[in-house]
Amino acid sequence: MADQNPESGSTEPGSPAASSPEQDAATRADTAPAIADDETAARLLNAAGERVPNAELEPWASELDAEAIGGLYRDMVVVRRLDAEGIALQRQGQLGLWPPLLGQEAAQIGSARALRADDFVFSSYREMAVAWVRGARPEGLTRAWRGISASGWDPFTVNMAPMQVIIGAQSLHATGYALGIQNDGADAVAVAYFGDGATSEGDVNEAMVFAASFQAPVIFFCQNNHWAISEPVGLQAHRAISDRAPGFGIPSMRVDGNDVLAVFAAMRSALDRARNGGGPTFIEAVTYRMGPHTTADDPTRYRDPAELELWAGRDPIRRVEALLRGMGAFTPEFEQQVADAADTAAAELRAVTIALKDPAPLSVFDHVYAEPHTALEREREQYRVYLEQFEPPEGAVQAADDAESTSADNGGAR
Ligand SMILES: Cc1ncc(C[n+]2csc(CCOP(=O)(O)OP(=O)(O)O)c2C)c(N)n1
Repeated sequence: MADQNPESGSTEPGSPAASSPEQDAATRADTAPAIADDETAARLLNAAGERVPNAELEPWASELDAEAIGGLYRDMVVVRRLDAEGIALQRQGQLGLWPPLLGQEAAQIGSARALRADDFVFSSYREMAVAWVRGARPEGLTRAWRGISASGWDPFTVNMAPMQVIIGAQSLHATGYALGIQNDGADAVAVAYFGDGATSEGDVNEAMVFAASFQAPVIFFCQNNHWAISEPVGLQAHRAISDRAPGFGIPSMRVDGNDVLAVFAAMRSALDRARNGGGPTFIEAVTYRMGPHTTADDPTRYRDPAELELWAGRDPIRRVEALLRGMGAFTPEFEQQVADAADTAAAELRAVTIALKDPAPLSVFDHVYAEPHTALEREREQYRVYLEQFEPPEGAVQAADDAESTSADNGGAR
């Protein structure tokens, strides 16, 4: 499906090596159907920021008054700023990698804001905005990308599992969790976030079979950002992605993922169905990844600049700004408050990230198994002897002293 690995940006073993990325892209463009556009996606707000009627979605967005829409706008601006800061931190060597969400703010903020605190999220690696809404604090967004922790947050504090890099695996976790909710007789809902590429994975398809079989209260939320690294969505999906779910017996919706109102409404409607015993729903949010797949990727090698320009005209933030202006709610004070909130969050992200201490090297073995394990102990000892060959790096004593607390933080992930 994809020819690069997000961790290293290197070509994966086994992928064809003879042709250049440019040739590959040209071949794929010939064989793939035209890229699915957003024309058929349901919306409440068009690219010009005008409200458009939609009888199905409208009732689920009725609670969104000017203040609530202003809140969604603020969230989107803040996470866009955090995202830009994440890229800058990676470029400055403070993070190993960063997966930008530029362009996907409405899909993430609209869906996450529709959730209840006791719902549980299972995401992939790109849902920084969802984590932010769930309550992950700034250092939680960067710890794992700095390589010092497997999770940025305690899953049971923010009701969101650690981010998943194995494509689509979290859809099975979400379905299993949803079955647990069902057994408990609770009315919470599990949500699996994944990309268009993930829908070609066995895990996502297996998860849908189970969810439909047992009418599990789970929502499959697919952000179709049009690319699975360098593979265009049209290659794997000759029909809309949302058309797949009905084949499993799961109702689906295809919404404009750059329309925060439509995404919120679609999510609210799916949540209501799940809470009332109606089972799973599949939502395809049609959006676009404006940046690279990760900071290790160069999309200019496989992407037509005209496509980028087309989607720049559908920016999710600009259209809400236009709506708020039309409502008389985009005052200079509001604009300033939002800009200040974004700057404050970004400055905090930078400060806490740079202040994060490296864990003691041997703590990498701490949470591999719940119980001690002789083979692991042997590896740990071998690694300790290996490390002894080197001069301790500057700050190592401090890092070792902090190892206890770092491990405890990670252990908080239970
Ligand atoms: C099981 C598995 N196969 C392959 C990969 C390598 N890989 C990393 S990201 C990616 C593309 C994912 O695309 P998509 O699901 O559309 O999500 P997006 O990154 O666009 O948000 C692939 C194939 C992986 N991480 N896991």
